[in-house]
Formats: sequence, structure tokens, C-alpha cells
Amino acid sequence: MQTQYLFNCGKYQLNLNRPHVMGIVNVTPDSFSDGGKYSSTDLAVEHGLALIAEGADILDIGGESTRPGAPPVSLDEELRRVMPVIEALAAVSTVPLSIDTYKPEVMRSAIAAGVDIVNDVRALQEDGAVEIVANSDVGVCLMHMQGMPLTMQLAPSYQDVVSEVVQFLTDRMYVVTSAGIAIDRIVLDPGFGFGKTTAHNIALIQHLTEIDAIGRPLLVGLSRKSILGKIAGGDEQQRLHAGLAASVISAMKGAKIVRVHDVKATVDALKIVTAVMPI
Ligand code: 8Y4
Repeated sequence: MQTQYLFNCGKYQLNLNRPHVMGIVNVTPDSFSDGGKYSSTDLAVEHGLALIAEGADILDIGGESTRPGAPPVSLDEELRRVMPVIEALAAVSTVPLSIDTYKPEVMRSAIAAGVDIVNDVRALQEDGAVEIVANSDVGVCLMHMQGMPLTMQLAPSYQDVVSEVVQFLTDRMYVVTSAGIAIDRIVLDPGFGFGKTTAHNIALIQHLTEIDAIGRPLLVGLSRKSILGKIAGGDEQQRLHAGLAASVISAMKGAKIVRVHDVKATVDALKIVTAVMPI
């Protein structure tokens, strides 16, 4: 049972007593550039605004792909991609903006430009990251990952994936609160697909209530991920229905934020969950 519903993040204080939808805004040349007419910046900003219109509660802006085997992006390139999008959206957004990065320098610039949340797949383990977030008022998502994106899916291995994820998130929560990040600024994430086999991912969903019992709101990202294709079949574009099932199950097991590509469909599905879930 989850009792701590408030999430203090920058200019916002979210009441996570119903599941919230975090819409994904990728700013990568391949995902957005159309060969000239509109810049990848313009397209990403338009996409962000469309997701708000679809009912997104948060926008997650990222400039470096963290999918398995993806090559790293340089600091300069990541800043070039995300900063113009953050600046444009910060001026008009009616919802909190999140920066998806593990680089402390990107966190610093994004916070200065007005983002409200740092979404870090490395859980602030890079040198200087904890201090940058501590010296601000933004919220932070601490995510579990085994290994690093380039190699994490080669041989994921655990004695007990659920207890190891719980241990890691509990440890990181202790480290960052000791450094001055208030507990009500933290959300936690088991990191689906990040150094996990299909069996590991399934075990984490099955035991999500045990991870929820750590006591801070859970964020869950399963949208279009390969685990959905492994179970239901289909490539990335054919995983919407499986992803909706995963979002509904996650929310019913206590997840308070789901990170998704398909905002409108997820908002509708979670309205049904909200309507029937006991308060
Ligand atoms: C198709 C589309 C196949 C996307 C794979 C993917 C999470 C996250 C990512 C997550 C949090 C991804 C940045 C991976 N996943 N942040 N980020 N939680 N907090 N892969 O699960 O979407 S990127």
C-alpha cells in the first residue's frame, strides 16, 4: 500500500493519487528530421504540444537513445538537441517537463532552462549529478539498470531480480536524501528492459507491489519495449495493445506514473483504472 502521494518537482506539486501519464518526446535526428522543411526542434516541440493536448501529465524530453546497443551521444550533441526544445516548451507548457539524461552538465542546463524533473536511468551515479539536483528544487526519477546501454542486454544475471532492484533503489534513495534531496522529490523505477531478460521483466511486474512497498511513487516504462513483442509478437509499431495492458496492470499494482509513446490511448485506459480503483 502506497501512502506517499505528493511529488514535489520544481514549479509543481503533483498529487499522484491517480496514475499519471508521462509522454515521451524524443529529440534525435532519425526520429524527427524529415529532410528539411521542419527542424527536429520544431517537430519535437509540436509533438510535445500534441501530447499535452492528448492529456499527458508530464513530458519527458530526451536527446540520447538509451535503447539496447544504442551508441552514446556526445555532451555537445545532446545539448544541441534538447536545449532548444526545452526552452521552447518551458515557455508554454502547462505540465511539468522532465529531462531524460544521465549527464550532469545536461541536468544543469536543463534545470536552468526550467525543467521540473530529472529522469536519470543511472539514478544520479555520475560524478556531480547528485549535487546538481540537490542544489535545485526539481524532482528526480531514480531508475535501476544493470550494466550500461551498449552491453546491458548481452547477459543479464541476478540471484533474485526483485530483491536486487529493491536493494538498489533503497540504497540510491538513502544516498541522495543524505545529500540533501528531500524524500518528496523522489520517484523510483525498476527500469524495465535495462539489463533484464524477459523472465526478469515478468518477475518485476508480478512483484511490483513489493517494489511499491519501498514507499515512494513508482514510475514504469514498458511502452513499445521488446518484452511486449516477446510475449504478444509484433514489431515496435505493433505493440500498442500489449503496452496498454502493461500500463493498466502496472497502475493496478500501484505504479503512479507510466512513461509512454501513445498518450491518448493510455490516458483513456487509465481513466478506467482510476474509476474502479479503491482510494
Ligand atoms: C521501442 C521504443 C523499444 C522504446 C524500446 C524503447 C525508461 C526511461 C527509457 C524507463 C525511465 C525505451 C529514458 C528506453 N526507458 N526512463 N527511458 N524508465 N524512467 N526503449 O523505463 O524507451 S528509454
